[in-house]
Amino acid sequence: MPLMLVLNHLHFKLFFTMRLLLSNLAFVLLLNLTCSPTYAQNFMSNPTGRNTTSLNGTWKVIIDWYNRGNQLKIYQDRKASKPTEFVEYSFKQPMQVPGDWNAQDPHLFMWEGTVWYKKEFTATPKTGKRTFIYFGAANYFTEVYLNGKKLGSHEGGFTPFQFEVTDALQDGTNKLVVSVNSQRKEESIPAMNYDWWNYGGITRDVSLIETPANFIEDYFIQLKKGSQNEVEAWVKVNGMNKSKKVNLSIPAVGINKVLETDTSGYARITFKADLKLWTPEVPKQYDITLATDEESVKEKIGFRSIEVKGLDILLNGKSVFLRGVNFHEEIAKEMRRATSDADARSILQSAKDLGCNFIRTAHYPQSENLVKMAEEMGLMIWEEIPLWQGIQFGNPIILAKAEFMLREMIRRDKNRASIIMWSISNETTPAADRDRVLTNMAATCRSLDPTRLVTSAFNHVKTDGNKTILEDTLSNVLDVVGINRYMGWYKAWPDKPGTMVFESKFTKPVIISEFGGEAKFGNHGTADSAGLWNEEYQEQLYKDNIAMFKNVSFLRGITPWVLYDFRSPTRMNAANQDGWNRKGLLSDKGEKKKAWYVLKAYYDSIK
Ligand code: GCB
Repeated sequence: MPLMLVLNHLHFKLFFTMRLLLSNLAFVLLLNLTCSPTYAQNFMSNPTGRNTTSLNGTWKVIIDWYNRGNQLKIYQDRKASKPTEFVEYSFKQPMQVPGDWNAQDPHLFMWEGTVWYKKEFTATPKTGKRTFIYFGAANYFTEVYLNGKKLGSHEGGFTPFQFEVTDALQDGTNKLVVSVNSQRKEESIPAMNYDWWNYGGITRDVSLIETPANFIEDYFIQLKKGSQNEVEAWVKVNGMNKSKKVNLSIPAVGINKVLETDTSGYARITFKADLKLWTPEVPKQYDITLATDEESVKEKIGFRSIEVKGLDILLNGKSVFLRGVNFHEEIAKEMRRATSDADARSILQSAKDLGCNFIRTAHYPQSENLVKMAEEMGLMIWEEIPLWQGIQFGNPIILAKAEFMLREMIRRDKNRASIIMWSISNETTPAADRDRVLTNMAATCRSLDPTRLVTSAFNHVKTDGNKTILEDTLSNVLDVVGINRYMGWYKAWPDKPGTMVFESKFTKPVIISEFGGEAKFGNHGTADSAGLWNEEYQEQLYKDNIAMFKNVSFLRGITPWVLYDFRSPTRMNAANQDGWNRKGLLSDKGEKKKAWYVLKAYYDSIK
């Protein structure tokens, strides 16, 4: 195992031990104090609302087939000073950032390993200013070097990370070298096996962010839990002079408040405001400004309340049925990660076209741009960390890593009205270790953000003839229970769909977070079991599931699997799959399968 990995694992082990000994708050403080220099720092919120210079575009790469880059000190980007000097590498091959490498070079189509990236940029450091390099995400394990010196590393493929480079930045040309390793590992999240394409690389935006000496690092501005007119806000200033007056204004409703941060840079306030609430139908957002004597940060934020009462999910106090859909962050027709605003818009528009008011951004935090756009477009979100089946719950590192990922997801998206629930996992098997880890994670989730709901997708249920009984006791720690149930596909109907009975041991709203079946667009035949893989079979399966939903008294939403066909190496049926999971309502090219019309009609009928 490379030294860095060992160090990071020790780091996680240390955090895990401390986590057991300390309260959540103390743990967070410890993380803040110790997360450098080897690990990425806490990233600032709302990077696009700041003074940024994009480092997107063409980078140069070296493919490190045998993982020898560290030994060869590729990060130094040495050039031979005389013909006899031996330097056996050079950055030459172009690679677009953001973007996965799999789609950019046929040799890398299936590559799971290390690629070294290089970008040269010019900088003019200014006295009194600070500079950060901010990555939207890189999958999976990243090490970052500036001008030959290591800045640090980050683990996890779907959340941002940053490094301060104020002292490392040179006046003039700077060389940024980044190694990204995408190998699946037993101790990673996700782990060895998952049903999507492991796109490697710097998959999201990279930017330089300039801040003043003391800057607003983080903030939270949302309606207070349970209230529709009281805003709760806190800010956190970073710098030598953390005691600041921070003006919070929402000009459209005449709000101008001053938060005075304490010596740790923190201030909190609550105030009443006459706000038009955010809904999927009218996704109202307000221009917000946070300003100190050194800077101002702007953002659009919507306000809504979200609660559970008995079996109901209440949006702004009214019971809501979640008409959802799942999707991966992928542009299927081009077999690549979705990276741009246009990509995000096209996926979200497909969800809107279906009649959705809700999306499950499976199975990991998708880009911040997509989440922001969903808020603008009026889509509620179930956002999840990539804790997907096959996780080593008995390994002490796992809880620490999962909590890191949870923290990073919540840190990034906690101001989004669109996010109504955080999901801590997908399809886990009941066991003491799992229960301990997920119980801890649910608690962490609530301590980080008490305003949203906590959920998880389970697939362990008891069946008894036509009866399905929800009994995973972990449901006790959730607000909303997600159930993945592939009736008519992995699970044969025991009886007529309309006779199915659902029982739950918990008084909680349930979302059928996955159901569906595969059909290859253009395959036609019968709708019965002789017609597997045909559009007609999938169409009937949707009709049958909809007939079943009518009997689930505690059902408050559905997110079928899945919007588009998607790439997955585990799908090896040569005739129908050939590397594609064909459960899409839309084909990889965006063609509507027959089941699409069934779901659309259902959603229109319950609007
Ligand atoms: C599941 C998983 C999802 C898979 C899907 C399938 O239960 O949560 O990631 O892609 O089933 O198609 O089997």
